[in-house]
Order: sequence, then C-alpha cells, then structure tokens
Amino acid sequence: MRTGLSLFTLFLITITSYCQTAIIPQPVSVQSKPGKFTITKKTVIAARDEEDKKTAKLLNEYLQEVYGFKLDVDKQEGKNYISFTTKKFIKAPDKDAYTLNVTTNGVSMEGDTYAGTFYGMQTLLQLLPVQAGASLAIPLVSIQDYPRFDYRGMHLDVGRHFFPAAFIKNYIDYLALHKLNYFHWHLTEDQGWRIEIKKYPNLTTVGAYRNGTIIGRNPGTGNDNTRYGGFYTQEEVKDIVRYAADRHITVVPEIEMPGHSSAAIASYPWLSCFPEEETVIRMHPSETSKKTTGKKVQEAWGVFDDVYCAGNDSTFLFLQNVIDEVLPLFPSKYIHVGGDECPKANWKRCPKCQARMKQLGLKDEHELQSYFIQRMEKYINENGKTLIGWDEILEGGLAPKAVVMSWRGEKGGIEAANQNHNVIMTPEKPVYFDHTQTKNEDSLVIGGYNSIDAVYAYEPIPKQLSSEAAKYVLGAQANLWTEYISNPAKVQYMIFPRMSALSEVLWSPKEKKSWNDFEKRLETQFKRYDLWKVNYSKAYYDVKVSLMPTSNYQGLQLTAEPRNKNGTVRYEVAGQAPVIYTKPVMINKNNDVAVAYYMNNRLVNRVPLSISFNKATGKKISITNTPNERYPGQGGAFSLVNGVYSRKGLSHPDWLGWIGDDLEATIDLTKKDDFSSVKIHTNEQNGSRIYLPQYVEVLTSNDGQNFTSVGKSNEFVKDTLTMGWITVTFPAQSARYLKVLAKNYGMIPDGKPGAGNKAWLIIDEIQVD
Ligand code: TNX
Repeated sequence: MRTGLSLFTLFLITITSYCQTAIIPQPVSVQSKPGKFTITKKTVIAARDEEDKKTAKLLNEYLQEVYGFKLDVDKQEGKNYISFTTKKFIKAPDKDAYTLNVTTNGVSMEGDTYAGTFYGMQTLLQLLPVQAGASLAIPLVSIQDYPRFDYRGMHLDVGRHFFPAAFIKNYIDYLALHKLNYFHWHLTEDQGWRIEIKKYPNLTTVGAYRNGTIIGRNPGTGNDNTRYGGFYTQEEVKDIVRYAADRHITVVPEIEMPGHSSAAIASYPWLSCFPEEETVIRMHPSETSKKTTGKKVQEAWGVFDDVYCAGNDSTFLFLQNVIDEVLPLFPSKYIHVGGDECPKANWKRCPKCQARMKQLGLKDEHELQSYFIQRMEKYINENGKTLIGWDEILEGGLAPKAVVMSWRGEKGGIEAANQNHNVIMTPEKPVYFDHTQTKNEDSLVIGGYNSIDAVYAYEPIPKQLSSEAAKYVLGAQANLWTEYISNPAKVQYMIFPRMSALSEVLWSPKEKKSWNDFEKRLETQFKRYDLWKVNYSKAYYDVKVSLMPTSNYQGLQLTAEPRNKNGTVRYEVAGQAPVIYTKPVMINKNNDVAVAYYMNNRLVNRVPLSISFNKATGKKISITNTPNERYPGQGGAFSLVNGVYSRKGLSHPDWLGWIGDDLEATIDLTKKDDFSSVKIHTNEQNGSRIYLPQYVEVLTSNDGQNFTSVGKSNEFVKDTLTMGWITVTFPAQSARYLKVLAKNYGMIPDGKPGAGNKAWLIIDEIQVD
C-alpha cells in the first residue's frame, strides 16, 4: 500500500511538472524534460555584445509590457540567468539557426547569427505562461531550430488607407513575433502617395490626400466627400526602417509603376499621356462619374487607365529621381516597382508611346510595359539593387535580373523559376489576407475566402517545379490590400490568426507540419493575442451549419458541425430558451434561429439564420448548369430552396453563381399544389460584372416531362442597395412540378463595366407562393 501510494505520487509529480510547449511556428526539434525554471526579478540577462544587448532590451520590453517587470542586463551569467550568445560569421546551410536550452539554472540561447539569437528570444517568449499574473515558470526544454525559407514576408497597403507610423511599428512587432523577416511596404497607389520626396513636394501636398472615398463595396453606394490622407516623412521612414532592423526585419519599399499611379499624376499631370484629360471618379448607382476638374487623386477602388506615359523621357527622369531619394532610406537589397494591372488603353492612343514603340520595334503595348520595367531595372541595378515586380512583368519579356512576385496564382512564379529567376509566392488563394476567413463574414471585405486551414495547407514550392527550379523560390508572403480595411483593429482582425499559420508554412520543416497539432497550439496562441491586446478573427470557431431536406421533403433538417471540438454548440430559437445541440433539428415554419458556439461558457461564435418558409422550401430541386466554384451554394442546388437568403451581400455562403450560363431549376413539390407567383433573390453589381438576368420564366408540369410556360418577368425590386427580388406572377396554377429559368445577361457590351466578358448571374433563393 505504501509503495503503491508513493509510486502514484511520483507519477503525478511527473505529469504535472512535464509541461507541454505550444510554439508557433513549430521548431525543428523540441525535447522536453520534466521540471521547470522560474524567471524572477532576480534573474539576470547576460549579453555581451551590442547586437545581443539589443535583443536583451527587446526581451525586457516584452516582459515589461506583458508581465509588468524588467530584468537587469549584465555580461556574466551568474546563477539565475537568461543568456544570449551569438557565434557570428556562421553561414549556411542552417542560416539564422539557434539553440535554446532551459535548465534548472537558467536559459541559454545561442544563435549562429544575431538574427538566430533573436529568434531564440522569440521562442523563449512563447515558453512563458499565457496568464499575465502567473509566476514565470518555463518548462525544461532543449530546442534546435532554423527557418525553412529565406524570404518570409507580410505586405501592407498604406495607399488605400493610411496607417500612422506608430501602427506600422506594431505591425512590424507582429512580424517579429512570428519570425517573419520581410515587410513589403506598399507606399504608392491611385488613392494616395505616402512617402515624402523632397524633390517633388506635390507628391505629398497633393498626392497624399483625396477629396473623398466611395462608400461600400466598389463601385460604391455614394461618396463620403471627406478629405482623407497622410504620408510618412523621410525621418519617420528612417525610424521605421531602423525599428524593423532591430527586429531583423528588412523593409522592402514599393513604388508602383506604370499603373496604379493616379496620385502621382494628380500631383504632376505631365506624367500622364494626356495631361489635359480629367480624372474620372466612378460612382454607383449611376456608375457615371463624380464632377471634378483636372487630375485628381482617385476616390474609388479598381484599375484606372490614366498611367505613367511610357513615351516621355521626363517620366523616367521623374521616377529615377524618386528612386534616388528612396534607395538611401532602405538598406534592403530589393526595391519593388509594382508592374501589375497597367491598362494599355492610353498608350494605344498616345502619339509619344506609339512613336517609342515604332522606334524600338516593339510589337505591342505589353512589350512597351516590358521596356518600361527593364529601363527602370537597369537604373536600379546600376544603383546596386534588385528589382521585384508583380507577375505581370513577365508579359512582353522579363527584365534580366528581376524577382517575380506571383499573385495571380502560382503560374507566374512557375514560369519565372523555370526561366531561372528568383520568385516570391503570394498567390491570391490562399495568402491574400484581405479576403475573408469566415463564411459568416459580417464586415465589408473584398470577396474571396481564405480560411486558416487553407493558409496552413499552403505549400510555397509548386509540385510542377523540378528540384533545380524549386531553388528559385525564395519563400512566400501574405498580402494585405486595404480597400476595405480602414483602421488598425480591422488589420488585426484580417491578419490574425492567419499570420500564425503562414509563419509555420514559411519557417517549419515541411515534414513537421501537422494541422491537428497546430490546432492545439492555436488555442494557446489565441491567449497570446489577448496578452498582446490584438483583435483577431474567431472564424476558427465557426460552426458549419447545413440545412438539408428531410427524407420525405416535408421541412428542413438543420445540422451543426463545429470545427473545434472543445466547446458546446447551442441552438437558439427567437423567444425560446437556448438548448444544447446534440442532434439534427427539424424546422418547418418561419423562424429566426441561431447556432452559437461556447468555450468555457463564453460565447465565441454565432451564426444567425432567418428561415422564410414557402411552398418550395425543403422540396426536391435539380439544376441543369453547374454553378461556378466561387459561388457553389450550400448543399448545391438545395441552397435555392433552403428557406435562407443573404441579407448582407456576397459573402453569404448561400449564393449560386454562373458566368455566362443560365439558371435552369426544376422543383418537385412532391404533390400537386396551388401557386401564383415565383420570386428569385438576386444581386446586381455591374462593377463586379454581376448583371441581372434578361428575364425569369416559370413553366409548370404535372408529369415532370412536358412543361408549359405560365409567365415571364424582369421586374426587379431591391431589398438592399445591391440585392433584391425578381417576381413572376401568373394566374393560379395547380401543378406538382415547376421549372424556373433565369436567362443570363450574356456578353457585356461596350460601354458597360466589364465589357467584352460574360456576365455573372447570382441567385440564392427561389420562393413559390
Ligand atoms: C489586385 S495584387 C491588386 C491590388 C488590389 C488587390 C485586391 C495586385 C498586384 N494588385 O491592387 O488591391 O487585387 O485584392
């Protein structure tokens, strides 16, 4: 008995003192031992040279900020210590590697480089408890670690919305906490020029401010007509670059050309092919333009025809002068020149551009764009730097030493790597962090869906590349475009927690990646976000709610499937006490319901659903044309008769969409029923190529074979600014089957937004009454 007890006690001591670590990104190797070391106010940080002292200072800042105290820094280790040592001069293969050892006497970090030591310190921060008040006990571990990719980046667009210098420093802190090492700073845009250039003061007196911003999703529902803007002085830029360097982060500036240059053109109209032409500021609902005179900083989002003139040498002189001021501010070996989304319409009608093409024997405007980038590359190379451009710089021939950022998928990256060019992968899917991370988004976002799982699953080296070509992939980066991100809290909401997944993609060995393991560590990471006082998306706690037909098509069956399994799902019906969800729920009348997810009795996520019953709800439906993968609906065609439709816009998961194709749906009411109207819920946003159908036609049948047309309509009544119903009414019918045909708008004609493309048709509900 005695032996049994003491053995049991020993066992208990072992498991309770054997702490689990939750480090993100996952290190190369972690060995845990039983026992712990506790940091107290008496613990001394030992750091010998200046760089390591900087890292020691950063550790102290973190301790102060999060736990409310600081430690002394000394040269000697003593008995209770945290020591930083850098071996220096150690090069590849494991560049920026570090080891971290925690014993009962202290913590030692040893880096191959200063950056390595700094990464060791970042790992130490993640060994600390996530409760601010707790004693700082850390588990005994031995960690060996180094990054997988050399380029681990995050981008921020400060053109569409401006973020103050203080927040840029916070953003850099977030990168550092994730062991990311490149900050791509997108400094110039149509909607604002954000960096002081002394030779060209108008760039910031004029180009940094716009007279308004469109409201809502492009092309908007109006304009706020409020002056907006801001810029960074060269002093602020230097300060930020230094701040980043202390955190072993390189800042890569982007000065966009030849497109996305409306703000520069507003400052100096002679940069345009047509200095006399006025800037067009598109506005919904008329989709005509706001009244302005002369060149203006853009107020709408999108791509604009007024770009730098490629025929004028003064354009190049201007850009070279700008670069002359930019390069000294940024020690980075890279400078990004954009190169994306440059319409060629103005170059086609510009005599100077055409003369340049003729003189150089360029066969089209793509070659002119290539000439533009190559001419700038030459200048940049002469100044000892390397040019980065978006994948459009492949069109018309790549500049000889350019690095390609592949954003329109991986295609451009693959092509460039096969041409022996370095590549940074930034494919829209899944690393555009301006896209939503939840199917239940209730803030305005640009569209697209990049879940945290998709980011985690991302592999930067495309399968198509040979191992030789794969060496050209320097790494990857997530981009944050800010059309719909106007404040720091929204930035945080969009990047967290996806940035944590990204860091593991870029840092951890491929074979170490495990979603199940990441999920466990993610819950600790959420607590760190709380410690860092940052906002983050709760999409990870989303509950997948599906509405499916019952076996006899007499109602709806709601199922709720949480991704995370540690909490509880509650089912709520308006006006009733919530119940714990355990099995599918039957619904057969109009109701406002919700599915909520609770962790430790705290609400973390809630999906509300308004169910509108009608004669088609829950019935059998089939459709002829498969919807596009971007708008597949929930449960496919059944989405159209599931009693639910969007009240907020296109991020609702119920939409079915077709490019060029019609909706042709057949509904089986299971028995003869009487009805005299059919409505479809649709969306009109011509700026996004979404057009109303030409008409909606209803046909009925009693045998499901032979259908007769009973009515047709294109009468659209809005229920929100972009959505509404087309209703077909007809003399009362008694039939078992009906067919609903919505005729796609078809090819978009000249003069309309999206001309030359097939229109989208978007529908999320059919109602029969
Ligand atoms: C495309 S990505 C752009 C940006 C937009 C972004 C929105 C790239 C090189 N150009 O100008 O902000 O889409 O997701």
